[in-house]
Amino acid sequence: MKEEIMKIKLNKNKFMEDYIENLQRITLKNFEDTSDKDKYFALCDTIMERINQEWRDCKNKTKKTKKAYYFSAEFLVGRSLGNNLINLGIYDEVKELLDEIDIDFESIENFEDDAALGNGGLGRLAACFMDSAASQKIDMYGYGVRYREGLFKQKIENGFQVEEGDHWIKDGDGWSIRVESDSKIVKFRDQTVKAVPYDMPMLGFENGQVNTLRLWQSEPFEEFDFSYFNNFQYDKAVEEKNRAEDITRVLYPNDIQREGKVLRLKQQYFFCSASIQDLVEKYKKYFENDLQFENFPKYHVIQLNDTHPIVAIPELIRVLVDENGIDFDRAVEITKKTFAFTNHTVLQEALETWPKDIMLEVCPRCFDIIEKINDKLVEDFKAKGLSEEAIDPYRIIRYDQIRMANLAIVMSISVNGVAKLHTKILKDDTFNHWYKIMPEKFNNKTNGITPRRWLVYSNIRLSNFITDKLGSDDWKYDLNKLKELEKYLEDDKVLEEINQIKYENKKDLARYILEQENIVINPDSIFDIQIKRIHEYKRQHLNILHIINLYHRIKKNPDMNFYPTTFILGGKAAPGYFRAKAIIKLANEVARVINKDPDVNKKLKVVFIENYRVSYGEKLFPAADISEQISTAGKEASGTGNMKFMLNGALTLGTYDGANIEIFEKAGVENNYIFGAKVEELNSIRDSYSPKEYYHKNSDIKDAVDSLVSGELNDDNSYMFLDIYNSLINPQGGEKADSYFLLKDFEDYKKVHEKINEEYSDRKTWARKALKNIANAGYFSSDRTILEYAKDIWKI
Ligand code: NTF
Repeated sequence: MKEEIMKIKLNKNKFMEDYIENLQRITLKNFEDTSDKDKYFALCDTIMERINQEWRDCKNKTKKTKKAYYFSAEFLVGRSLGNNLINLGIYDEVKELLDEIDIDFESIENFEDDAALGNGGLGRLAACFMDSAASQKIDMYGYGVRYREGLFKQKIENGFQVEEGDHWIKDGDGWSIRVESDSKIVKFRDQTVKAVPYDMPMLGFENGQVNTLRLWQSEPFEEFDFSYFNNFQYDKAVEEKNRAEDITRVLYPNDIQREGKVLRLKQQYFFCSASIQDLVEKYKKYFENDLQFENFPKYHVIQLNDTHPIVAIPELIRVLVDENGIDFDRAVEITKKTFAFTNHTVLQEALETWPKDIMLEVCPRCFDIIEKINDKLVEDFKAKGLSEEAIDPYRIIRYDQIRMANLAIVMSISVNGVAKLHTKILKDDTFNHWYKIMPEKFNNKTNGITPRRWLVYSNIRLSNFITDKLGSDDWKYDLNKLKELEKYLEDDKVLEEINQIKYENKKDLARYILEQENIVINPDSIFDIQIKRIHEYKRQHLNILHIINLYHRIKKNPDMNFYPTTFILGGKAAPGYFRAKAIIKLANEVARVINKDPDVNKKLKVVFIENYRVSYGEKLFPAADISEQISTAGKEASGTGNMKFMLNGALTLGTYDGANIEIFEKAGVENNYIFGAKVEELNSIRDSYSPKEYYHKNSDIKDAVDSLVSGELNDDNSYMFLDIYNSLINPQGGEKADSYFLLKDFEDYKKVHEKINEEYSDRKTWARKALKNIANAGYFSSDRTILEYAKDIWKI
């Protein structure tokens, strides 16, 4: 393995020469007159030049081999500069070189806007997979959308979330190449546009492999409609241009919740159609000798990242039938061997269904094709003697709604969930009817994260420590090697080092939070962090209710034994999700009240991070003592933040949910903090559950819940806190009270916090637990995940 690895040899003089030359060329200025932003973009150029040769070689080498294609509406890449330098193996050298000419790497790094082309876990997973595939020399290309505006920027004003646009490429895009000549025409019922690909290099870790992430941008098919132009109807001409650009103008900002809008389906069809055309065109060009389309699946496997790209299925059939004269049944057979489907949630509100009229409005031919597939499916079931009723759950079209997941399951070679428990729920429950008739399709692929970004790059101290202790950096290629760290579990000096590293990271974070949020926090306190999208099932409000109650108890009993703690929360709410926004307001209000209270603010601090995003996460994960993973059991498909915390030596305070369970399994339950009801228990009490009983029986619960409406906390007449209050104890309009079981789990949550607070003072034992977690995080490398996809599903 190691012999294959070849670092890009850095010719320092040449690099420096090129860099200065690029800087002056792109600015038309002398070095001393250029800005930091110029310096950032010139650095991108210089690195892109270095990559170019290898990138082309990789493209050429793999023209005629089997590849996997990862179709995803989201790739949450974040920043690329630091990560690319790490993967090229020239991070330290370049930093030093810049230093020699008085350029501070960190300050120019800040000129890179996050590429926030995703909402949360699903999009970030796609980005981790890109890194891991390249690092494992797996030929996997990504296909997606080049949104002009990424996920909104979150401002907190008076405690409320306010959304601002995220025009991330307004100053340029240092990491893409526009490949005009590979443009495609995409036809909608009412509009024809040009899809222009922007290719981003995806670098393997020190191995010379460069894969491609191809993101499509929508542009007018003809720049101006000259007939309008010549008739002096300029606005009409511009209108058409805008209408084309609208398609990829902005990322829809809801994770989980589907968005049933025409424009959303247009985005999906847009990138799927362009991508499918790209693949078929290249197949015809490079596989002359093998041109029966029956061989298409021999060279292509398309992994569908959730329901969003499923329209690629009818689109492939359309292209085969309408544009290549293949008979319909043959096209279906070919297509069936090409796709694989990943499900990322069991929450009903995320499973996409498209109304027939919307699909007819966007891509009518796809509707025809889906209808034919559905008819055939129903016919087959009838032939087997199934009743209409028994067939219903399988129908792809029902009541004029197209159920995309059903289409994907019928038409795929594989259906997978993203953690053991999640896959079990898919088999036993969500897709049980399918599992019963095609069990062989179902499989689990527990998620992972890339250790390059989430440790090597973001936590240099820990990374160096590991290399030092293991005597080599082989662990960066094979994260299972971390297991060898267990030989230090009883080594006091090493345990002390672990604590010291965490402490330094906490000091860094404290400095950063002071700068960004203007809040002073104490690095000697416990850092307890919950960062993720805001959603009721993730139960940030359980965390906050507990903080309120803790605050009250400390106030009442100032001498109570309590290790100072800083609670840090961060995350965005979908702009239309009122209750999630209420939770943000609540977090900020609780922070305001507690942080200004001199009776407690030496012991207790609360911070709500503004605009949590990938690049902020890179500072938060390394500094956490406690990782809050407190979703209602059965609801979080996997979670991936939990893995980032673990790898950085935080202990998990979590429920038996998603990949938490596997984290507990690997690192040992005794080295983490588990609480709350398991999914079986919740299923058995679902109908009889009465949150009011918990509220009346437990004075701490009552105390916390009542504070939502007592006047102690001010929601500025938004009625947001009343809404949260009602959601917990008053059933309303068909919605059950406390459907996420906060009150049921509260007491247990409180107890486990008490345990943490007590055990933290035994610093040596704590460090040992942290080391246990780090040493067993190897399994959660996305290298492992992607190798499993390649071996079990893609056969490459
Ligand atoms: C998310 N799903 C899940 O909610 C997370 O638990 C999981 O870690 C990630 O996917 C990645 O697998 C979604 O965002 C979606 F869209 F499916 F709801």
